[in-house]
Amino acid sequence: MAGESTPSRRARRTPEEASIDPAAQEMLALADERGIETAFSRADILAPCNIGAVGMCCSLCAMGPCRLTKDGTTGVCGATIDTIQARNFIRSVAAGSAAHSDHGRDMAFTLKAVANGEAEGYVLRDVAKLRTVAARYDIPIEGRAPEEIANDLADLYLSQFGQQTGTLIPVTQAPKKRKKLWDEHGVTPRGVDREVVEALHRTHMGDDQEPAHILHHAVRTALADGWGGSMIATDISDILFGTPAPLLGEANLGVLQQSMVNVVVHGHEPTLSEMIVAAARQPDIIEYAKQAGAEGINLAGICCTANEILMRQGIPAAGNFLQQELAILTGAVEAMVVDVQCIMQALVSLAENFHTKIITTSPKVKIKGATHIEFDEHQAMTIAKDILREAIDNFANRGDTKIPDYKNALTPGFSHEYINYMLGGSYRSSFRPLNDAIIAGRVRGVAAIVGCTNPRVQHDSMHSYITERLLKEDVLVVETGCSAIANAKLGFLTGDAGIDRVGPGLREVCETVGIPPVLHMGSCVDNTRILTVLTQMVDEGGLGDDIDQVPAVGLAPEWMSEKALSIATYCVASGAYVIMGGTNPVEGRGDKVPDSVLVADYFRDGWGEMYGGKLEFLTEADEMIQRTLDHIDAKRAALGIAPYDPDKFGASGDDRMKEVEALPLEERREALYGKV
Ligand code: BF8
Repeated sequence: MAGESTPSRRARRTPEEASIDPAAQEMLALADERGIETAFSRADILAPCNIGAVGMCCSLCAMGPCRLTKDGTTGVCGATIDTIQARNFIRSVAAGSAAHSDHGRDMAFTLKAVANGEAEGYVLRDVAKLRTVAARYDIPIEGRAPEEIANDLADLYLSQFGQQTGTLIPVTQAPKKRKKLWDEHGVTPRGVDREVVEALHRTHMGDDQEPAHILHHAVRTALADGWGGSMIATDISDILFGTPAPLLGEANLGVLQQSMVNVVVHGHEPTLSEMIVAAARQPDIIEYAKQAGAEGINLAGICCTANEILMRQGIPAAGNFLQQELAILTGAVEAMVVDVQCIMQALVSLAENFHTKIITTSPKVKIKGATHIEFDEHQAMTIAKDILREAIDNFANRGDTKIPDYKNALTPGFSHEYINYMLGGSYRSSFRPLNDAIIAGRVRGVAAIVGCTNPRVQHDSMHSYITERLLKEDVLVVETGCSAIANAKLGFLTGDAGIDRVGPGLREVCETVGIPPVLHMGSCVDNTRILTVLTQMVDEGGLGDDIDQVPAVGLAPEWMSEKALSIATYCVASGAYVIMGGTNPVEGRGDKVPDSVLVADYFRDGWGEMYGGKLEFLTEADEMIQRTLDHIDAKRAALGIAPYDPDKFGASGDDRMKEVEALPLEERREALYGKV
């Protein structure tokens, strides 16, 4: 049967070696028992190409592919390894920037349709944010209906994609000094599509061949993502579906329910998933599910769709990227509904072993063998109901099931607006308390731990190990994407992560403000929320006048997607130190031409000099942690603020916190946050 594994002489990892998550381990053991392949077993069987993995292969024209494995060799055209690595890198950045930004474009089309009453089932849920964002861009708001404002904002956003000259409007939100720096270096993004197209043009055979010059445009292409397409996507999602605020959620495969029709929503754009959530709450659909013999419909998310509906609707997350196949292995999923990005083709062949229907919905994404029900925001509710009826009809076909009994509570929804409010209250919403806590040394610094999971790395292990260690060092952690789900499963996102698991100063701050030590800030496009937080910290004062002076580090320890490279690049250009784990796509050093620019060095030294941020690829978690702490301490010293002293703070209120930790979950949540 399709999906069954082929014998291999390569060593296979045990479930415990493949993942630290007990739910994943249970499903991997089941897969082994039944001889069914997963990404984990395929990664064991299929060794990564040792030439391509380190950037020593050029496949841009039909004179190759050229493999530069010997010192001093070049491609047939004469391209050096540095040129090839820079070209491969910028192509990945362009793909990542395109993916995020096209998501933003679709959101803008939906906003336009909603503004004109042409999008069935949608409303403008956060009119306050609509007015704030519109006013920021000089769109008149006084005396105008929300729909009129939304129409103008949608037009403005849509114009950003095809804009040819000038500056992308979200860039105006960056710190003043940073904008000037980008202008001076000529990397201020002009139009989203223009930067992506130019990246592809420059890397066509016979074009840009100076590595630093190619990487210079990689920065502009990535900035068009972070301070362009992604920021647009986040703002519109909040306007249409609500700006996230803390609520109670759950994560891991144990959220699937035996008695319900389980529909897993997987992908990225909230346009579809929000409407499925709304449709699943309609009485006719609930009744239809009951007639099919189920108690109702249970929705769960995978990947960034999970984050989107978790932080706004409290819909549970079934897991992160590497759990998409594992959810189907439970035998309890009637339908997996996918839209765009991070969807494995293997889902279809895997699902042939079960009754699960894979339903593709995006006009941009089809998978051979999947059921395609195309989504169109103009008839969103009708289509969402059709999809759910398809899932309900499939309930009768369910066979044996095995749902792992593992799930953990979490409190997601820390939008930058909410953090601002939470720190300062209704009248004094402000980042002042966070800045003061850093200046005093209660909080040593901030780490953004983000990004994917990758079957070449023990699933979730790097995310959790690094988070655990940094929390003990009084580093506040903010998270997005699959990393947030990894740590949610470990219980770090509940606010009561354990009195012994968090450093004393950070714990004091978290308990005083009522925030978890790890803040879930959303999906991968929402990394822009982190940029906004850093900008607001700079604006608040006391931590320098630009992002590169803030004691903060970004880490993507289990990265795998091209979007991660785009995110890393725009964060570096914004002034951040970024550490990526696992594969280093510019590691290969076959070329010893004396004047060559080694790309990896350029990521650190060249970008370091220009932007104050740098990019490094490291494999050891302990080294990542040490460099994070060294960087944070160096930034503290450069600011002239108190050196970090682990013994200076803590101990206040410990007895009360121990009492709170002993309470049942619901009461504990209320004791920590009040009624959310
Ligand atoms: O955009 S973290 S595996 S799901 S790419 Fe994909 Fe990576 Fe997960 Fe979301 Ni982001």
